[in-house]
Amino acid sequence: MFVPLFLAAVGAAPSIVRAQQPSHTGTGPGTFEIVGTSGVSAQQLFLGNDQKVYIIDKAQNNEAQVGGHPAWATEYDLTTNQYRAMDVTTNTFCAGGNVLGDGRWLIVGGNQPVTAGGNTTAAGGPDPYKDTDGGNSIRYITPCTDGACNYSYDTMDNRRWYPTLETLADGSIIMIGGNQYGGYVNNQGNNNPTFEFYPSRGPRQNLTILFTTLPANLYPLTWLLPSNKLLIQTNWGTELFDPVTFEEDTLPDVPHAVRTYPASAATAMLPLTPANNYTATMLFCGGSDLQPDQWTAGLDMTQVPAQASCVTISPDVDRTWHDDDDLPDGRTMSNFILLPDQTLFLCNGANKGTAGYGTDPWTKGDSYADIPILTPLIYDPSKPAGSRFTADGLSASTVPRMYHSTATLLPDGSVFVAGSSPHPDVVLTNTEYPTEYRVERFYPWYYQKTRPAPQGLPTTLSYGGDMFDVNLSAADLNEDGATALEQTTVVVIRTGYATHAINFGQRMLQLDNSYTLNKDGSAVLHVSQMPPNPAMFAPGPAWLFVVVNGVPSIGKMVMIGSGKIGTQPTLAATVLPEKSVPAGTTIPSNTTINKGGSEDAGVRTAGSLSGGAVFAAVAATVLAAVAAL
Ligand SMILES: *[C@@H]1O[C@H](CO)[C@@H](O)[C@H](O)[C@H]1NC(C)=O
Ligand SMILES: *[C@@H]1O[C@H](CO)[C@@H](O)[C@H](O)[C@H]1NC(C)=O
Ligand SMILES: *[C@@H]1O[C@H](CO)[C@@H](O)[C@H](O)[C@H]1NC(C)=O
Ligand SMILES: *[C@@H]1O[C@H](CO)[C@@H](O)[C@H](O)[C@H]1NC(C)=O
Ligand SMILES: *[C@@H]1O[C@H](CO)[C@@H](O)[C@H](O)[C@H]1NC(C)=O
Ligand SMILES: *[C@@H]1O[C@H](CO)[C@@H](O)[C@H](O)[C@H]1NC(C)=O
Ligand SMILES: [Cu+2]
Repeated sequence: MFVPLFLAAVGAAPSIVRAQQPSHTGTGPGTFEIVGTSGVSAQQLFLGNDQKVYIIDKAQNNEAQVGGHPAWATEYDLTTNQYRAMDVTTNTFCAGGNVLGDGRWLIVGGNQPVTAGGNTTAAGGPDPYKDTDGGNSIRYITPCTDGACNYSYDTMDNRRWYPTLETLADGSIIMIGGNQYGGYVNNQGNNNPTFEFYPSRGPRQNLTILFTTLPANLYPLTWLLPSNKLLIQTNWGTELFDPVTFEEDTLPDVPHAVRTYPASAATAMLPLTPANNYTATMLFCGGSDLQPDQWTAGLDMTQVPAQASCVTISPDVDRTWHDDDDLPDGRTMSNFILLPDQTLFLCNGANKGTAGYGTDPWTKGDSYADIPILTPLIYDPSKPAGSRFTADGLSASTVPRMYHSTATLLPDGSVFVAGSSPHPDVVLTNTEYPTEYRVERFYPWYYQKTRPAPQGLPTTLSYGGDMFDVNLSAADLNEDGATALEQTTVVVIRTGYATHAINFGQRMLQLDNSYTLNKDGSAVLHVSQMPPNPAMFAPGPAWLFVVVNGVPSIGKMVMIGSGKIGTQPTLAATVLPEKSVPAGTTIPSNTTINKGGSEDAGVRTAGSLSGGAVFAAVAATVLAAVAAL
């Protein structure tokens, strides 16, 4: 019959119309909403595509079942809030993860097989969890939307528990450190003070900083910098590491507090923008002021105050640490999530103690942390010192989330918040801090605003090369023409692989843009490709947002680079056309980008119209004509 055939043809079309507004209503600006259950404790997770979050736990007695045993991975659907239990056969306990340049997510390392209570499975003993050794296991997956994808497997020749993964400029991944058999902190016999690559480039190599920073050197905090060096910060030690020559260049110790696990500061690379010349600045907030011998001295860790200090370093241009605004309260195990309006959302964590759990008499029901922090914060790097943190307009969560909690940005600009399970195995009742399956979403101030609906966004971005044009309607610009265009940014965000208060690979880069304002109030944004330097933002999938007055469009998934692992093609960046407005109208100058939160932001920026340049009619016409070519 004709009609069904026609529909079938439409269904098979390669591209579908994307929703331009959130499909979900939300509970109001600055609020959390419990939306579903994760099935397994969300110790690790990542946003795989616009429909699915992949959740990874350790092997334990979870409610989700697969293949006749408890599951330790699920695929969570963002529309239905239902999960699919997944069989990831090796034990992923405290693995590390990140995304490769070809779009595969890699999950590396973990623990031996365990049985009830988290006890190591004895040879020939009962094995209800049916997990196999995760120590030298590598799993990978290409996310899907049809519920049909599963994990695949590879191996290393050595064991890594709590390794760091960072994607490099060629889209391969460096795997750094960890230890062999786990534990609260590292020690010499257990240490794996080496790095190696995936895909493999030969045997692992020693990394000196991991010999000298015991015991709090698990999950070393690592970022690829635009200089193609890696900043590695672990325990008190800090260095620049060259992933090509393997040279290590020592930087000053981090001040005030240990930031690595189990001190577990909140950390992030601040947005890379044209305004800061794409200079990478890393922010570290909270942690614990503990010396190496204090981790194993039998202290009651739940009484150790979490630190409130924040520090930054921009190692490509300045080798010194700088104090930043303090947190309003000490925090450990909090997560920074980059929002498309270039602020950072901070959630989860505790005011006392550290990551980890154990059987010590002083624990709070196994937990080494206490006093969960429920009130989130926003950090705005563009604000003057002293005013960067705010809780204004933010409501508290009702769900304590401490050890093994996670968060990630979603395409609609909300934040997915999940996890917490400070126990050797699932404990749901009669304990201070139970294993947490509830999934929340947090709705930033812009969530329910009408979103800009840009037309013509690409699906790939190259390193340099031809600019692309994006159409915005007059309504997208709030009928506010050049004033709104001066407040419009195009940002690329990698959401990263969340675990242990780290989102491996998370970063944001603002693309350069100019615009042509049309007479009818619509406009064309002229947008540069990525800067021609893959070390600034490694190849692989990311999310593209057009942000007008701080309000983001629904993020669109884009492939950065070639989509393959290997040297990335780079091209010279094309020069953008000058900004152009219809004859007789004005380009406002000296505006500051609205970072949201304030309903009167439009009013504030309107005050800065004076000083704008009136373009001559002829010049504007010529520029518009050039832009149209
Ligand atoms: C795990 O091992 C410990 C120490 O051997 C033992 O006390 C405990 O009962 C075991 N837990 C379970 C659930 O079997
Ligand atoms: C994926 O795994 C599930 C559960 O383990 C299994 O039922 C399914 O057949 C697998 N799918 C594919 C495409 O292999
Ligand atoms: C790496 O360190 C180990 C342990 O100290 C040492 O035995 C080995 O020789 C080192 N390897 C290299 C290549 O330096
Ligand atoms: C911006 O950074 C580049 C290197 O990435 C450097 O060559 C240039 O001098 C910097 N410009 C400014 C104004 O700092
Ligand atoms: C953008 O606007 C131009 C001019 O109105 C139009 O020709 C073009 O088709 C539009 N592009 C998209 C992708 O909508
Ligand atoms: C913008 O205007 C403010 C206030 O008039 C002034 O202090 C600042 O220097 C100006 N900034 C630029 C980049 O011109
Ligand atoms: Cu852990």
